[in-house]
Amino acid sequence: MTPQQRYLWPAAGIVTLVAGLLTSEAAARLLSVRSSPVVAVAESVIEVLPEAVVKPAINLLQELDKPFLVAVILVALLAFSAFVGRVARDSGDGSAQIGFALLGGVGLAAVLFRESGVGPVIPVAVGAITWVVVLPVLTKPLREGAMLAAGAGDDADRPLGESRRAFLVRASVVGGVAVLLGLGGSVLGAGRSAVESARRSLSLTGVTDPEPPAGSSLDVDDLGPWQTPNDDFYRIDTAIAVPTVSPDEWSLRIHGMVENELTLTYDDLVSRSFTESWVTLTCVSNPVGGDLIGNARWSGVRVADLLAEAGVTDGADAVKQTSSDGWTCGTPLEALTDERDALLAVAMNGEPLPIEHGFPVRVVVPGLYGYVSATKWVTDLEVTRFADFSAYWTDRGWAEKGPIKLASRVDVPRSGASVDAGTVALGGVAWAQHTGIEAVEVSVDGGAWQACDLGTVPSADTWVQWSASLDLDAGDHTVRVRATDAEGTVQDSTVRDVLPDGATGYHQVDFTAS
Ligand SMILES: Nc1nc2c(c(=O)[nH]1)N[C@H]1C(S)=C(S)[C@@H](COP(=O)(O)O)O[C@H]1N2
Ligand SMILES: [Mo]
Repeated sequence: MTPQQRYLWPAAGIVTLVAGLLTSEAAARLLSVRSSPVVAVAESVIEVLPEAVVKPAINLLQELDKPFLVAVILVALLAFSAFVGRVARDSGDGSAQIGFALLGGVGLAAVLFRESGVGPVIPVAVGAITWVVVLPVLTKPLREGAMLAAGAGDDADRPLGESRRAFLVRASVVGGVAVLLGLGGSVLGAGRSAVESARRSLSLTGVTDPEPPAGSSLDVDDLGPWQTPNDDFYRIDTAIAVPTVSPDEWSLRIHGMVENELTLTYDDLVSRSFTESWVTLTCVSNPVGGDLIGNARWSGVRVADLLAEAGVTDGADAVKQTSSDGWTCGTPLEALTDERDALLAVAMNGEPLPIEHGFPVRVVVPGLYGYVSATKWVTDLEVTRFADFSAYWTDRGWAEKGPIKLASRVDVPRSGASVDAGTVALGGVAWAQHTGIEAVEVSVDGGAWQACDLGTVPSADTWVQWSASLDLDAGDHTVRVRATDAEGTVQDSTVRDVLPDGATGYHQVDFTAS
């Protein structure tokens, strides 16, 4: 083997690595995933390393700890990929591809360690697929060259020279395409950074720090907080890339069956006085016991006031809402004009809306599932009649009206948990937004329903935490929960699927006491 061949194999590994890093970076930018896979690995390393190591290192490197770690990881990746290039020569492409797949596995673990959902996984998958596909493309000319050279005796230089040229052509094409994709991703991703920094520099007068009411979170181990932090708030939307709308370019048109059509800019909106209220948002796709629900303090302008200014004309019964990305929903006019605080929200838990949750402006309507009310990145409200339009999810078989159904959930103990026999703490949440929860009861092992303690809530628009403490013998147990709303209606035990208008049935958890 000539010296040329010796360095070309590791080079094939390195070009493959770089191509995959660039495509994965492009995917991360395009999807507006918070951090690229390499940064995710660095962040996970910081979290996983014992504090004894991290603290002095951070002190030593000051602010540079993350870039430094990213650099170390990149060097390690280069060394690893050069090695994998050699593996391709000695043991074939299959073994080398396994090497890259393992690397992808590490990236995947790091990303899942920090974020959930499919969004952040896609860039890692894109990178790993690039690696597996590109490697044989680059090694093919090298392998052919080596074989021809082996049979060519004294003329070995010719096939080697040709294979080297073929390799360089392929490497340049692969590298060029990857760089273009990377650049494309950054250009498109730059929109996100600009909006992110516009968001950070906003200071909204009238948005106060949220103070959860005393007694809203009950003291039960492992029961989550009553207020859901923005980072933990469930996210549901049809957007593959999150819409990035800057406050400067945002405007809202209110039109249709109104006397005066209105168009509001962001400045128009935030110069009005804000209403701040706690509202628990829920998704119609939340199964019994599911976690597509979260409770936040929203600040914004009452939709009812704007509709009053626009002057709704007789005969209208709906508002068709449209977002900047073309998603639509239909909301009963009444829910937007009655005494409840349906809001054009600009802040969530005291901060400008996170981009994922609809920045700069979204709608929040107490008592209605998100798919008929909670338009993120909202830009258009058309006052109309249900008979005259259909919307994104109603076109796909979901019900036209989506009032949130009375429901409850057991959070503690978790399903399958082992607890100490004796006094066992139970806890969870119950909700009937805009009606309110009157009582929550649990039944253990099919026994009598027993009343639970309830947390304090500021209004009927939020979930309520419940707790109970029961004496249980050693053995397997089942706990079921049911709620009663403020109108005296007991939760429906009929098991129904989420389609077309929300699940019903009692949540049940099995656990063992010992
Ligand atoms: N623009 C837009 N807004 C949307 C959606 C969407 O797909 N696009 N999904 C809705 C649904 S189904 C729900 S449950 C809520 C979820 O809001 P969240 O992601 O802030 O929790 O947003 C609603 N608003
Ligand atoms: Mo939803």
